[in-house]
This record gives sequence, C-alpha cells and structure tokens, in this order.
Amino acid sequence: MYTTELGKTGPTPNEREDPALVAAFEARVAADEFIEPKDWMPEAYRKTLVRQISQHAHSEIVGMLPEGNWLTRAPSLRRKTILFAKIQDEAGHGLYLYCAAETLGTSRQEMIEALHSGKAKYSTIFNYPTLTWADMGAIGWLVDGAAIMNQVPLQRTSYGPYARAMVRVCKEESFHQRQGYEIMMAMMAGTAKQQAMAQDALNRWWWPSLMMFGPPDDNSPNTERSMRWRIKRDTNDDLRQKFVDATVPQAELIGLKVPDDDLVWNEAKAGYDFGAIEWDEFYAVVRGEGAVAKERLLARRKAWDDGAWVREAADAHEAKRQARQAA
Ligand code: BYC
Repeated sequence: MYTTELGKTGPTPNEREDPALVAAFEARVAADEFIEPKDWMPEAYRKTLVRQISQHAHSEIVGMLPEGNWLTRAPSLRRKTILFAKIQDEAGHGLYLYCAAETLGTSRQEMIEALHSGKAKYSTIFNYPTLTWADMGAIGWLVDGAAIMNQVPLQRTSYGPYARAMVRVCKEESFHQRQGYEIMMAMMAGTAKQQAMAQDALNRWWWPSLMMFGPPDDNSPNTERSMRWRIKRDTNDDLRQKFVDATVPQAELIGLKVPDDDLVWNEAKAGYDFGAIEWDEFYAVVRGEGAVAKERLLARRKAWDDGAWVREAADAHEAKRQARQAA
C-alpha cells in the first residue's frame, strides 16, 4: 500500500507489472467494467488519470476567473444571479474532480502546488481575456458547449470515481450552455450594437473553442493509449467535428456568422469541413504564453494566500476536536 502525505492509502503502484495482472485489468476495461480505487491498475494508467483529472479540476477552478471578471457588471440582477450560480457550479466541479484524483494517491496539496508553480496544465481557453458582456454568452454557449461534448462520453470513462463525477458535472454544464446561448439570443434580438458585440465575441471565441479539444489525433501523444484503456472514449478530432456540426446551425439560427470562410457542409461525410486551426497559437498558449496567463496564475495564488486563515482555522478546529475526543 502507498500512503499520501495526508495519510490516505491505496493499492501498491505496480513495481513489476505482473503480466497476468495487466491482462486481467485490460480484460475488465474491455468488458466496460469500472476500475475502482482499491483495484489493481497499471502505474501508467494511474498516472494518466492523475494528469487528466487534475488538469480538468484546475480548468474548472481557473475557469471561474474569466466569468468572475463580469460579475459586478452584469446588465441586470437576473443575469448576475445566473452568472453567480454558474461560477459556483464550476467551483463544485473542481472539487469533485480533485476528490476523484485524490483516490488515485495524489493529494490536494500536491495538485494545487503543481498548478501554482506552473507545472500543471489547465485548459488553454482560460488564457483569453473577457472583453465585453457578450463574452459571457460566448463562453457559456461555446466553451461549456465544447466541455459537454467532451464530458458526456467521459461519463463512461473506465475509472469509476471520474465517471461518477462527470454525471453530475454534465447535468450542470448543459444548463451552462443554455444560459450562454440565451445571452447570445437576447443580444441578437437587440440593437445593431448588441448584435455587433455578439458577433465580435463569436469571432474571438470560435477558434480557441475548437482548440479546447486538444491537438489533432495524429499529433496527440496520449490518445491511442487513453482510448485503449477507455479513459478517453472519443478522439480529439472526432469530438471537435461533433462540436462544429452541432454549433454551426445554432449560430445560423440566431443570425451569427461563424468566422471561417472555409466552412462548408460536406454531404458525403454528413458533417462540416472547416478551415485550418492555428496550432502554433495553441502550443504557445499551452506553453504559458496566453494573453492573460500570468494574470490567471497570480489570481489563483492570491486566492490561495488570502484563504490561508480559513485553512488554519479548520486545522485548529480539527485539532481541538481530536483533543476533546482523546480526553
Ligand atoms: N489546454 O495527447 P493529448 C470547462 C495538452 S473546463 C491545455 O491530446 P489528452 C469549464 C495535453 O494535456 C474543461 N493543454 O492529451 C470550466 C497534453 O499535455 P501533457 C476542461 C492541452 O490528455 C469553467 C498535450 O497537450 N476539460 O469546461 O489525451 C467554465 C497533448 O494532448 C489541451 C477537460 O479537462 C488544452 N485544451 O487529451 C466553463 C476534459 N489539449 O498533459 C467551462 C478532460 C491538450 O501530456 N480532458 N493539451 O503534458 C480531456 O479530455 C483530455 O485531457 C484532452 C487532451 C482532450 C483535453
């Protein structure tokens, strides 16, 4: 058994990867059984999950910042309450996901330190600035829309705690997507200035949203193994295609134009052909060169430091409780 710094235990990381154990594990995965925390698993499976789940958790937490930027400037009380609820949901998603990752033998402390030091990744999308209120519509519609496309299949991911976290997350994400689209609908039914703001937001968020699905399959080092182990249930390109096919008609319905001159319906594949993605931009943002990347990490570190007294108070309370119990 291993023990984390918080005293949690789990199955021994597999020193020698007994072929019989590996074969039994692969057979269970192939039979669509969930793998649970105390089950034997290859070390690389555990590591891949810790990487993906913790990055996912970080994305939810950092993802609160771009929308938090507009909370005090929401155009009405109704919009403000809805946005507030959505941002709180994202915090909840981050917490379920950190808990799911902890079952794999990593600790919250380790994950947070990796985020704050810049070692851990989070979704590229949150390194773009939110310039107008229409960006709240575009984020809900496109970013949460892309997230749902990616996360619905993850409800069937092979690791039980991750799959179960996704069930709840997906229910909330679908509300998020609708609230974003509803903002866009309202703006497109408004003045010429509001319509221009909505179009401008789509222009800025469209391509970064397509990048959220990750690099193309032929340049995605993790996809093949993650698909075999059923951590991922679809490839990056397949999900991106589904997203484009679902979203373009939504844009057209309310009079928005997707900013892609090469976008054309392809009858043979029953899907859209779309223009080339600027992968250089994606990799630059992954490397930490996004427009507001520094600002995002500073904000997270500040929130952590400002919250130190809460953690200290909780520790002191727990120590007192234990002392009382011992007495
Ligand atoms: N951003 O081999 P690949 C949300 C990295 S939050 C940054 O294809 P994989 C929301 C990738 O990590 C939604 N990095 O990797 C919250 C890998 O580097 P490492 C977040 C990216 O893991 C608040 C390298 O590129 N969703 O919805 O097989 C408000 C090669 O990629 C990105 C999730 O996290 C990226 N976009 O596939 C609103 C979903 N893409 O780690 C909304 C769960 C790739 O080897 N995650 N990289 O150094 C996944 O499904 C998969 O991890 C990915 C990438 C599809 C993202």
